[in-house]
Parts: sequence; structure tokens; C-alpha cells
Amino acid sequence: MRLFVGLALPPAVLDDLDAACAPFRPMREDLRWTSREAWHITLAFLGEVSDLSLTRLLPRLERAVRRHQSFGLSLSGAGAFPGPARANVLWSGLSGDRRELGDLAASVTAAARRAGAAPPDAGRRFRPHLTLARCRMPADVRSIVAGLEGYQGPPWAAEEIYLIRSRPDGQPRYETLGCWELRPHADISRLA
Ligand code: 2AM
Repeated sequence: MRLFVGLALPPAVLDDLDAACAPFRPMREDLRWTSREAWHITLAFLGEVSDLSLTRLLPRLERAVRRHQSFGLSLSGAGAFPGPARANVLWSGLSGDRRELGDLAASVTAAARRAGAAPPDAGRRFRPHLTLARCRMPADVRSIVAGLEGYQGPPWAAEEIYLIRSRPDGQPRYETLGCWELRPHADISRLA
């Protein structure tokens, strides 16, 4: 089965981003816009994982998550892979505790590797993002990236990770297989 580990976002954060994207969607029907219900932040894409590796993965993810405290994030600006002039992926970026986010992604990746579910692109640099739209043919999204440049979403605290099964042709597309909580942050008021 095809798995990834990610963060969910609170409804208020999704609503705010949805409103920020709304003006751009009707102008660009050439892009395959992702739906609000599917929005998440990927920590590690694991690709195809066997049942045996999944059994090994569950306790390892639990252990990995316990080493991390919750941290603060907000959605911020936009960008594109491989670049805004010829994009395959349009995304919203993240600001806040990006270092903690990167450390958590590294722990999750290491846990997966030890479980025999090494991410196919483990060597690649982690570039945190939320995918807003995909396009098979390279698309010029410079005007959207510029339009969202100043976007700053409401802050939230990342408090748990999810193990998700992804069925590209399935309904529902995403199924939650596990959820583990980060340790509460010592200074909760900092994240409020
Ligand atoms: P994306 O949003 O940038 O497409 C489920 O597919 C999640 O895993 C998506 O968030 C996707 O990121 C991410 N992912 C990372 N690498 C992937 C890959 N090689 N194939 C499919 N999804 C990948």
C-alpha cells in the first residue's frame, strides 16, 4: 500500500487559505486545484510499503514522535516546483518553527528506514509545502505566486502526526492508519 506521514491543519487555517486561493481558481482552470479536504503537509512520502513493514513502522513512529515537542507553524507565501515559470506543482509555504518541522521530518524518515520502508526520495532535501495545484504540462504560475507573496495564514500548533494511506484513484483518496501526539510544548502560551 502507498503511504505517507503528514500533518493536518486546523479548520480555521484551511478556511483562511481557501479564501486566499478563491480569486485565482476561476482564472486558472488549466491547473488541477487540490481540494480543501485533501490539504495536508507531508513529512515523508514512503511510497509502496508491505504489510510487514507497516507492522514494524507503527511502534517506530510512536517512538520517534515522543522525542519531539509540539511547535508553531503558519502558512506563508507561495512557490512552485520546479519553478513558477514552468510549474508542475503550485504550493503554499510555511513559516514559524521550520527547524522543528525539519527535525520531525528527519525522525519520521529515519523511523521508516529502520522499519524497512525507506522513502524513495530520502536523499532529497525536505522542502515543506502544502500543494495547492498540480499541472501535468509545465504551467506559468508567476502571477499566482506573486499574488500570494504576502499571504500569511493564522498560526497554529502542530501537535500530532498522521500515517496516511493514499489511493490515487480511490474514494476516499486518503485513509488515516495511525495518529501519534507530539509531547506538549513546555511553553504552551508561545504557540497560542
Ligand atoms: P505533493 O503534495 O507535493 O504532491 C501524498 O501523495 C503526499 O505525498 C503528497 O502530499 C505528495 O506531495 C507527497 N509526495 C512526496 N513525494 C511523492 C512522490 N514521489 N509521489 C507521490 N507523492 C509524493
